[in-house]
Amino acid sequence: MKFMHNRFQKIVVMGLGYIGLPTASMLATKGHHVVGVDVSRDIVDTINSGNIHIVEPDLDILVKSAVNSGNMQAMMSPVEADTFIIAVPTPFKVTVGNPKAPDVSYVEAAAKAVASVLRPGNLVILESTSPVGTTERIYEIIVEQRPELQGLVYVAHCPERVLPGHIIRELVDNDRIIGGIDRSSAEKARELYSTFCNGSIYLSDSRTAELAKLVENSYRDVNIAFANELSMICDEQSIDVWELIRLVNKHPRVNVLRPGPGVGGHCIAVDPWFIVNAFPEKAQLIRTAREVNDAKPHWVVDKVLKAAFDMVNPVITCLGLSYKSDVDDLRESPALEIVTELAEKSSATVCVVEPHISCLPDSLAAGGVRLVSIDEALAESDIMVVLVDHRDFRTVDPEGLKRMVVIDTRGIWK
Ligand code: SAJ
Repeated sequence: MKFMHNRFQKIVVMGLGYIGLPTASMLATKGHHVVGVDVSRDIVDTINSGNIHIVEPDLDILVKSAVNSGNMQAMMSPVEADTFIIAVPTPFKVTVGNPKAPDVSYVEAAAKAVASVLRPGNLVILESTSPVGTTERIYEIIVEQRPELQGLVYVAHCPERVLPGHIIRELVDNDRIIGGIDRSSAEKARELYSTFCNGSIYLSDSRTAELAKLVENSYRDVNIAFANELSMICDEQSIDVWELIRLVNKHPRVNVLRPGPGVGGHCIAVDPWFIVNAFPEKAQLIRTAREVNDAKPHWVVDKVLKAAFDMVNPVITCLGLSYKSDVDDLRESPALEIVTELAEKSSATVCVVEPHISCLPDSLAAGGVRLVSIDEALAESDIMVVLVDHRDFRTVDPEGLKRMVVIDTRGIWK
């Protein structure tokens, strides 16, 4: 009986977004009793009815099974439990003079809410990508609010590492880093993750774990910036960047990533700034990579405007609006930025094909942008701009593209 008690815990997951919801439902399907907490009444109701509010392959099946088993329910505030997982957003703070400073207010608010129901021996885990020192700050918040819990609660950081579009598989298969405010916190968190994680679990301190997560995403950002810079150099020389990359990657120690219209999503376009913000003098390369990737959408817009310059009332169609292939997520999407800028700067008719959304964001609709099907786009467009490499676009018959100008930022029709 003791074993059963230790293995299956009562767990509260704070935040039911792209990380919290998959984690909560995974834990529930492994036998834990999970309460998912979100500030949105709509999200809570949707989940309690066994449905989901985000697009992610197989998440619907997992949530339905978690809710139907009776092991998971959603609520608007935390209840007493053994373990609390914080998976809330860490966006930028709106500040004059430093627009890229991290906003940890959602994490702090979640920590305060959790502190009010904590008991001695409880474990609090931060999953949100956070600036160095945030996990220690959570412990401070708990002790400020509940001084009697000093030295009696465990606090650890276990940064999420899952790739949107493959979250369910990666949640189980990826290796994890767990950094505790002390060794026993890290060890206690490992007990929980080992109930659903097949990957290796590496223990460290909380500050190293926080920086490790930021470094992973910065590493990818720097490498994508390299590819994006190459694409602009090649364009000036009329060299096919895709051919170039294919060839250089034949070298045994070279692996150039893929250029695109810019870097989006709530992770890679955001997290490197947390390092730059904390180390403004030292983080030169990380800052430059961010600037290169942030400049790429404007370069694409210029290219499209140049192509449209001589045309009379052209129809410009952008393929894709999400930040990457086969997801519906528009956060920090370079495609969204490009379409917005085109609608503002060009007198052309601007259309979008985006199979993962049913209506355009209000800002685009108000700007006269039209959401069309791929068949309408092939029939009506003068300029076709590939912004996202969705599966549906890869199978377009090249014959249908012959009469139009094609600007393919993703190289899908090579
Ligand atoms: N991109 C390129 N070229 C490439 C690869 C990506 O232009 O060769 C672009 C994508 O189109 C997209 C952006 O970069 O706009 C980011 O996409 P991604 O697929 O590289 O990564 P994310 O943001 O979906 O997820 C990342 C992952 N981090 C790393 O791969 C190091 C994931 O493992 C993290 O869990 C996630 O960030 C997160 O939540 O932090």
